[in-house]
Amino acid sequence: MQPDNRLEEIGAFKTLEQFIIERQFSVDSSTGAFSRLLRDISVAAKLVNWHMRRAGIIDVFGSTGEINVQGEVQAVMDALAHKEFVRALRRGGECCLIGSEEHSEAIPMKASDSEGKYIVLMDPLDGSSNIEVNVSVGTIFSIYHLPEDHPEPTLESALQPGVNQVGAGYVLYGSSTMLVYTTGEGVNGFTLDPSIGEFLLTHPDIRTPETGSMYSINEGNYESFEIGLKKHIKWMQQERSDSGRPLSTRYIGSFVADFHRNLMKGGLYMYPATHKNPAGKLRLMYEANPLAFIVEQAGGKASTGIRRIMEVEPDKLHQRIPVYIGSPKMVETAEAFLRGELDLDS
Ligand code: P6P
Repeated sequence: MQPDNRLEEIGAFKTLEQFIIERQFSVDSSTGAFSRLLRDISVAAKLVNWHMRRAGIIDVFGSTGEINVQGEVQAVMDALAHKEFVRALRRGGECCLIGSEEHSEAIPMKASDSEGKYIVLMDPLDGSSNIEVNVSVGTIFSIYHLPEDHPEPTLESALQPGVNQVGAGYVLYGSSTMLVYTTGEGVNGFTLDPSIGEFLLTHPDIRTPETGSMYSINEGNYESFEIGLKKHIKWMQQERSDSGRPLSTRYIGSFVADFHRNLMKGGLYMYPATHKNPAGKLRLMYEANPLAFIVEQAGGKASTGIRRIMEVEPDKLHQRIPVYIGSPKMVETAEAFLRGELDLDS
């Protein structure tokens, strides 16, 4: 009987655990604590994936009836995802403080015997309103060291600029479930093989294209965009085949899904200030900063429209920020239009 060569093929892939062990001395050269933290995050990701894949069958749609700190109706899956990540990080003992979109205050991990020295800020399930219509959603996480000048795990120790991140990543629950992360040494993507319950290294050393043919924005907010952005959008829609225009709009209302497609194929995601969200809609600490770390490590850019996102000094855990993120040349063009340096005849 022929051996099942699928198993042979699967065996050819490096698992996330093997990859983490190989790389563990890049972040935490002494104890392997960072490796164990990443393992804890991957365990929670597998559990959330398990819930997600059953969502169509059991009643995990709908809302809990709670209103979360953002004033948004909390989806059942938001609460489940939050619970799984908090439980995995508390059990793992490497994390001393969690900041979550689903919780108004930072959550200290008071595990008696833990010497956890990592802070994890996260959106346990971004875009959850898409779940019941089967659109991909994601988890986003950002990792910091507990600062030496703030040895107590409090909110102040979490409010660090994005340039201080020691790790960042996302989990995309899509046609397959992927975990993509960076520790500052490039970006690597792992695809979950449910038949063996392992994340396999399927996308080593991800690099994003210099430019792309897609842009992502909710044009329903057009009236509230500043003039430079309105001109930029019209410029992208002009029929100039010699300069690859018009571009295509791809916007599915799920940041992680839009971001991942643009990362892989080239593109620009924009969520600017609007009348409804004057500071932008996305949160600096656990959405913009982690994906900014990833995109920069893949050769891309992430801007508030005026400055580098990762240099913004935070003052609140849930603060929002305008986001222009993706292929470097596309972000630079957006910034130039916003500065008034480019116009429709450019
Ligand atoms: P709008 C989901 O709520 C989210 O935070 C992102 O995932 C998504 O890109 C954006 O908001 C969608 O917002 O205002 O276009 O519906």
